[in-house]
Amino acid sequence: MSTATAIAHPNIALVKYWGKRDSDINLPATGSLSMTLDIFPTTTTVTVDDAAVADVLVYGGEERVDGPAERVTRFLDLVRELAGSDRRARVETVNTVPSAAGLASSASGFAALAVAASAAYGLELDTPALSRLARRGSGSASRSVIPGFAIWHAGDDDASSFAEHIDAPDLAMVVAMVEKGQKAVSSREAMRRTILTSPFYPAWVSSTAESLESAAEACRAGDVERLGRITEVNALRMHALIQSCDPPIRYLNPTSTEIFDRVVALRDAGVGAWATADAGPNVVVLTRPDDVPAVTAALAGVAELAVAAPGPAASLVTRTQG
Ligand code: 2P0
Repeated sequence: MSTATAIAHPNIALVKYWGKRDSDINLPATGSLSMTLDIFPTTTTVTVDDAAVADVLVYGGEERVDGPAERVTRFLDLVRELAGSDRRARVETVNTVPSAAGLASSASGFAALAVAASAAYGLELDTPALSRLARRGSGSASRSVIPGFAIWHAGDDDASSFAEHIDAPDLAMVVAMVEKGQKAVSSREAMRRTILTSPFYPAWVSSTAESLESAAEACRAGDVERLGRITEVNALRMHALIQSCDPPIRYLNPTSTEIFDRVVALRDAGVGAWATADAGPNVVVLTRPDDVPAVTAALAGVAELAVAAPGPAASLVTRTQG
């Protein structure tokens, strides 16, 4: 038996990924930019077992046989293909991020699984190859392989669509956990519906490509204000797009809106703070580390808060070959 354990963290996009060009291999319609967090890690152990007849997923202490288990098996099939193996595996994963609440649990989950499974099957993958592999599990997972700020290049094909690190100014995020429950519509389904039904989708694709270019420039120039503005505008454009589906989907709730309003008030008071939100009601505020106390004070009582700094790359914790 060979075993490997890996750890990965969620990431929050400043320029969002919303829509696929190829859903078989998770090629995105546009590139995106994110910060990997230093909180809410996922720890995953993969044990390749000669005697096992089927893959087993243990998630949060329980054996799963439903959708997530099938998704993990499909992912392991990719790893087995690369490794030339037909052995089955046991996957045990512990998530500390509130699952399916728009806090990117699939990003940390598939990043940790990519690192652990490739090691357990004896593959030696470099960082771009690990990012590409994680992408096949969940698009945003390609970015959780990378430390700190990451650009996921849209690419033209499987080989060119991976994330890589980009230097950025010193920043922090305040995560406001508005709701920890399961979201009503998965990102995957909502993206599909957006492409099929929103008349605004082409404008989203072209404007996001422009925003990504500007955001990368702002990172290189250390221009926090510009990066912050792009972040908030891009998030609200994504939510406007999602609300324009038929039937419509709305992830933000009144508490989320209240937080966006408080962030505008903070800026009016001279504090550099910009809000974003993924496919759920939780809101994440981008700010300078020195302004974290002002942001947490402004959001006190509205939602449970967590403060994050740029986090580490997904990494291997242990590996034993048998
Ligand atoms: C992002 N999100 O850039 C965007 C913003 C949510 C809102 O990536 O279908 O779980 O597995 O590739 O990566 C969430 O979508 O979707 C996501 P799949 P994923 O972070």
